[in-house]
Amino acid sequence: MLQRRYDNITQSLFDRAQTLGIETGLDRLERQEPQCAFGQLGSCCRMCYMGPCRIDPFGNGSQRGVCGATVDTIVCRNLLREEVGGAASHAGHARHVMLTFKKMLEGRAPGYKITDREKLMEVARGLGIETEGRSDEEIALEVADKALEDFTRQDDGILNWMRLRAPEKAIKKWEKLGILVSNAHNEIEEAMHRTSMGNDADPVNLLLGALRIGLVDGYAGLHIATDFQDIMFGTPRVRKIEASPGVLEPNMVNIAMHGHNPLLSEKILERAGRLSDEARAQGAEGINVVGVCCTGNELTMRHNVPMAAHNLQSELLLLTGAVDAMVVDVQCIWPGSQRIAECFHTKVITTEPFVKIPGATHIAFEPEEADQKAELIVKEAIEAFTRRKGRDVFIPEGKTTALVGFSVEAIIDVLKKINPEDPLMPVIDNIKSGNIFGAVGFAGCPSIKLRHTGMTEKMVREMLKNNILVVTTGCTAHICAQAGFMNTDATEKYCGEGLKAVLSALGDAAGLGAPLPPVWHMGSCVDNSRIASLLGALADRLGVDVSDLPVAGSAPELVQEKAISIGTWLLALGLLVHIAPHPRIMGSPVAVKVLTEGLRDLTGGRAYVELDPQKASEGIIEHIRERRKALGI
Ligand code: NFS
Ligand code: SF4
Repeated sequence: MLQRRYDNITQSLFDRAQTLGIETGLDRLERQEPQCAFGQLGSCCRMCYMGPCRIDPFGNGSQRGVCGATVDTIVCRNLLREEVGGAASHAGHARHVMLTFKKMLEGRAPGYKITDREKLMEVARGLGIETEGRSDEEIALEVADKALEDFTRQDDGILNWMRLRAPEKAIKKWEKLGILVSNAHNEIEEAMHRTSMGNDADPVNLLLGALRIGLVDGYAGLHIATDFQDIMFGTPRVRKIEASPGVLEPNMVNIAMHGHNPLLSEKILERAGRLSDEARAQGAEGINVVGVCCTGNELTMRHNVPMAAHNLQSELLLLTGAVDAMVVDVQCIWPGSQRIAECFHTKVITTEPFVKIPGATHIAFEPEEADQKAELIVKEAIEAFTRRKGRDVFIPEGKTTALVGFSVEAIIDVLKKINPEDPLMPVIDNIKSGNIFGAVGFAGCPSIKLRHTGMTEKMVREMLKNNILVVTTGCTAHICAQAGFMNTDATEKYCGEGLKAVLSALGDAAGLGAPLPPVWHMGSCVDNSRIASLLGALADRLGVDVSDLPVAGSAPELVQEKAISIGTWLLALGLLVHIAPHPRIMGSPVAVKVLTEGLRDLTGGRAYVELDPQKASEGIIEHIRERRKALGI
């Protein structure tokens, strides 16, 4: 019997699985429990074949691996490897987008174009590229080459994108620590090298290595991805959308886009628009593209595509029997999805040659033939619909509305309406007065282990009550949209008086005729770059370091290695980073001490592990209070 109970919509899908006798992640989780304690503490090593070795941090049994490695060495090596997994994912994503951009300029990827010229010029000027008297293509090519250099250079220069996007004060801080990075691939290689058997055994040195990988993740991964995506597909603007699995339409061809890279999802959306007559000819009322996980965030921020599901709901969405095709590219795709799809008419379509799932349809999606491939995929979905026609579907009722698209540019545009010369000033004034007590970025995933506790929702409500503005990305954004935190009613319902007043004034300035929502959707996980840019701009305007700001980050339901590498980047920037469940560092006294205390003196950052939502909120609020005090406000 399943132990955990989730929010109504998620639960209704789990219940349906039970009724139909279909296995889900929850069955598998509960069969896995109790999960291995060594694994959870990070104290198991498989780096060589004299092992695997495992060390009980409570002092029972051997305290060293066969080679003599201590638990601190083992835990810190494992942590660094987790981060490499995250940073490789983000760097791979960024490189893929950047190389497609370059192909487009060379005429080899005709399905793509420059959409946001203004952003291109902003990036070019920031990189020190001459823009006067040159064509857009020439400028763009140089921008692409600068990004390519961050994956190829062999000198000691620092990442171009770090110079472009990191605050000056932060770069100085990292220089002192000797952790400036110059080439994403070299760093990933070195991290794998130093963690293999018989290399770096110094836990503190390994943790400094972890900070380096955090910087790779932030600048060569997230920032490069966001910048090129904005240039190619447009910088998001505020717009109103719908969220929850209820956005599926019983009589339409439903295509669920799942994964991360807008190179694919943008083209599918475009082709779906063109093929709606074909769908009608097959008896459908049209084609309904909906978004899952991060690629869903990308689509909703730029094109109002409804947000259907976060990661925990990704396989559950198929239990509706209403999804005709789930089209995926990279990252966070549960292999179990295919097993559920097989119980229905649903097609899971993989598109990336290095991401295949047994039983799924594979259509390799190359940027050179983006239009043709996208058309082929949409036609597969229409064909699947013809096999569904007439069968019952189960679409959970209840949709929420949300305002999304809070890019830094969109936020500044609103603020300019209040103070055109100094747009950040109104924010700063309100922080000083305490109307905005602070801000917290909620990012990351939904954990099947914690989702039933409503961890994220409870923490968000606590923040808003205490006049703390919330910004969010990734699957946490899906959770917040489904919880109804992103519409104008939420401001009245959840915010303290100060925050309510600020959001009302901003809503008026934006011409909304209603307050802005209290939780701002800033994008996908790679768009944590946007949060960092906003913090950087605020810190610069105040003449302080990012670590001095009354802000914090939280990954309240950590799942992915990617969240670990993003979190480490934020630690390097100097933020308090709250994490739940326990990261796999608890087996190492050194890792715990350095990450939760020692780091404060090095970067200003601090990891904060707390699984109780009330206590975690109090800890974050206390941190914000301390930061305000130090700033004298
Ligand atoms: Ni982020 Fe996005 Fe979701 Fe978690 Fe996965 S989709 S990259 S890792 S699960 S938030
Ligand atoms: Fe054991 Fe050392 Fe080999 Fe790890 S590297 S498995 S601790 S012998």
